Amino acid sequence: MIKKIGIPSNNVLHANPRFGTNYVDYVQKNYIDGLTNAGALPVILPIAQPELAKAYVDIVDALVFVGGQDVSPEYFGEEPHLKLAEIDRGRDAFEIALVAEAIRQEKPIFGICRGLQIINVALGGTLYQDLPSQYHTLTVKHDQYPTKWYMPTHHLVVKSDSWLNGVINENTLVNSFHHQAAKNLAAGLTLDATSTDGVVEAFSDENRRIYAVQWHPEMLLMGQVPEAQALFNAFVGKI
Ligand SMILES: [Mn+2]
Repeated sequence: MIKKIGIPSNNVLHANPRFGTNYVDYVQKNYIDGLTNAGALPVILPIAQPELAKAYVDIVDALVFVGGQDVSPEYFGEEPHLKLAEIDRGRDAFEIALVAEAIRQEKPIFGICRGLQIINVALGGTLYQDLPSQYHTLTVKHDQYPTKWYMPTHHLVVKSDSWLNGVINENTLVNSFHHQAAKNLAAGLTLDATSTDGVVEAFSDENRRIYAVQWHPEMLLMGQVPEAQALFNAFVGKI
């Protein structure tokens, strides 16, 4: 049976002349490609009431949480930092409910970029709301703009017994487009990789089949980076 993987959508919160309306839900095609190339069936889950999380999780075998807005600090007990970027409380609440429900149903989850952050927050962890001003030993450029999304730019330091071993190696370069980052990891999560300045770049929990990376493998699919597809394959292999 082909594995069905739910991808909670992002949305356009602002009026957009292309669509003539607000609140358009979307998922970038690269995430779809990464999953279909791995032999899975992606299913987009439009943002809805958190109460629908159970019904959504019922119809999929796993979930992939993708990139987007900053996470609202209300969900980890802080007031908004002066440099907090755009948030979407509705998306946060929906995804937090999906994380909890997926764990309850013992279905694997994979977080990418914001996906890593929302999983950490959903499980009780915290974030740097504005990495450049709040992480005092920052020495690596984690928002590589204006460099293209599919260009890998910074190295990783991978822990020896991580699921990432055999998928990526110490020479692997990743791309980096994140304003926020995990600060305190939630209980039960294991740190898998950092950047060379110590910022959390990957964590997991093999018991609950939780996996997350801070970079964007879906964009690296366009950049001739073979480890990018290997990462999707490795997650699908966990289902
Ligand atoms: Mn980074």
